[in-house]
Amino acid sequence: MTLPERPLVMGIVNVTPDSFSDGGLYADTASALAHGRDLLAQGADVLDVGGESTRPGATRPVVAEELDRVVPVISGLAALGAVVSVDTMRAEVAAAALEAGARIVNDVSGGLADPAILDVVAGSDATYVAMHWRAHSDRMADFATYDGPGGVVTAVVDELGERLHAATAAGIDPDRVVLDPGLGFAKRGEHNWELLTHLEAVAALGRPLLVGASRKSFLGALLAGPDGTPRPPGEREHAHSALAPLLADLGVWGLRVHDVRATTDALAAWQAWRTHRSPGPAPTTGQEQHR
Ligand code: PMM
Repeated sequence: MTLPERPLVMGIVNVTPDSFSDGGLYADTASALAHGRDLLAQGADVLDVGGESTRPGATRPVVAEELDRVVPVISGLAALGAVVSVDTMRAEVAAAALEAGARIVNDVSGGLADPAILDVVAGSDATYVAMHWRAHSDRMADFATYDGPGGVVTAVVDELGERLHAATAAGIDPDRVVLDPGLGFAKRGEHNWELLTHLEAVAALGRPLLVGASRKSFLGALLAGPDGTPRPPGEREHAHSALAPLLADLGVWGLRVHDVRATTDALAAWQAWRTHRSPGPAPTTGQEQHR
């Protein structure tokens, strides 16, 4: 897998009634398709279609419900020529999604929730995103402890390394695997910041990285009002846009985002900055020019 010139922007299409920031907005096929088209027009490189909310405390839909939510949206968006990713932990859903035209399987459990998903991906040529995960959303808060040496960074690197090993043992070419530190999944605010600022340790596993920071609660806490009330999800975008160029500088493969326009704008400014900085003569300051 060759790294893109700038991180790919993966626009989120949550076909769910209960996701934390956009739950219910695109819960039917028609509105999800319209949203996907909007995100493509805003410059999304990939559309990540999911039918199961993973917000803290969420309960799972049954398989048939998840299939009903995602399959028509995936086939509709794939028919438009979009690169579609399916956000699922279930082998059966991954198989149906690939059949419907998805090219990426984004498994937030990294194969832990339903190990058969690894065989499904192995039998395809899809890219596999393995995210760091410890438990389903109704219980994940109980698993947000990282007391070992090296704390959360070492634990995530070790546990993601195991998932990479499981994926390749199932027959998935390592070149097709992307890793994700799983911000917000069995992690408290300080864990997310620790991971974000030490991503090079995760990158040392030798695989490209996907990062999903968009609208997550650690940004809500960062931007909390004077009384400690977290900033609502829809008002966390500026903080996320400020992170995008930093993550781009680290060479991440992709950013999973709600507001595609905000992220592509931030990355356009980052790219222009880099283009104008290099190659070129040694920089001069305004003061020197006027001497
Ligand atoms: N976060 C969510 C869902 N899917 N997939 C990956 N690979 N990485 C993430 O960080 C991630 C994900 C939860 O966010 P949402 O409810 O806004 O979709």
